[in-house]
Amino acid sequence: MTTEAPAPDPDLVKVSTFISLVLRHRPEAAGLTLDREGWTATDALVEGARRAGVALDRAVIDRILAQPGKRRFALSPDGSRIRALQGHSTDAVARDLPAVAPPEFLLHGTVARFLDAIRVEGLKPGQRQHVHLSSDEETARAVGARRGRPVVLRVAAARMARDGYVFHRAENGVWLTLAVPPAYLDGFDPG
Ligand code: HQG
Repeated sequence: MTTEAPAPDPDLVKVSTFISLVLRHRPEAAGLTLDREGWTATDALVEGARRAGVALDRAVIDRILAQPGKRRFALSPDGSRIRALQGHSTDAVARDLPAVAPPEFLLHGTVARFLDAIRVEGLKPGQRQHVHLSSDEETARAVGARRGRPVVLRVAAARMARDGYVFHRAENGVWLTLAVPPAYLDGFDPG
């Protein structure tokens, strides 16, 4: 018996990546439409995935939702609908998340090659609707490490909020804001 969390199942990661694609970015890839809050019918997702050649059923969805790590998706209480909680780029979705007062500082994980641009422009959402921030360093490092050696930037979030910038927190703990001007950033030292 071990207390360590099990590693994510690689087959489930593949299906989960497909679900991320359709529930965040390209619902049309599975013939789906999403409402403003990101919801779509769970049965439609299952059917659409099958048409796209991805083996998906309710049991697989339940196993993905039970995977360790970040909770990317959620089912409605009766299970009939499913959505991604954050990370959308599709214009169909505009979640009505409440404004939340952020902690003094939030963190953003990135890589050194973006720093010159970030110093000048601040953090921009890129293809997504929001800049993604986290309250813990481990998460920020993991986000940056997707692209190389991670660099963690510190965002003066409470100061931003005092200056009128709005923050949201998705149900899985990811902090969201539209952009972070350079004046609120520090921690540019890689390493
Ligand atoms: C960078 C994953 C140049 C930014 C993660 C990032 C996260 C700039 C990249 C979620 C810039 C955008 C989001 C500027 C920002 N000039 N580069 N002015 N401003 N950047 O993937 O934050 O696994 O859209 O640093 O865990 O990396 O998919 O954002 O490197 O929560 O659930 O431009 O995606 O979640 O990349 O990641 P992304 P992100 P999932």
